Amino acid sequence: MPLVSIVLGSKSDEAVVQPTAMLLNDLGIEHEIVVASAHRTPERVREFGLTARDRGVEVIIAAAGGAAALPGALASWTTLPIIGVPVASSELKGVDALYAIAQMPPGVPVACMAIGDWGARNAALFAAQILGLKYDKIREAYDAYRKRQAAG
Ligand code: RP5
Repeated sequence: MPLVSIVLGSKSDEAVVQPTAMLLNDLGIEHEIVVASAHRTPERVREFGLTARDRGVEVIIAAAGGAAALPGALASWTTLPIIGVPVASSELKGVDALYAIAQMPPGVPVACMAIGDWGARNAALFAAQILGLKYDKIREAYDAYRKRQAAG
């Protein structure tokens, strides 16, 4: 049963979240990858958002490019924490997605990571921090990751 769901605005975003999936694997966090577009398949976004918690998902990572409405649209259907990753798939190189995700109006928040690879990696680590509040094994795996990082 996946604890983390990585939702992509398009199959074309998949390469960006490979580091996310790898880090989640390293930290022993079960996850899935789903494609659901806020503007092309809004019904799929709705269905996903309404059912995610009942399927056991506890954190959602949403990666999208362009005028990335996906993280906010998901947040309209669920109160699970949403971590947004802006993807540099447009002429604006992800700045459009960064603004769209970071500038959510008050009341329906989403977390916003950095554009592209940095954000993709930090999304996995941020998910681990959230899940570590509840799961000792994940906290220990994340603490060990940070210690290895500090050791260089
Ligand atoms: C967004 O538009 C997706 O998240 C993707 O980053 C971008 C381009 O999508 P495709 O046209 O490649 O499907 O919706």
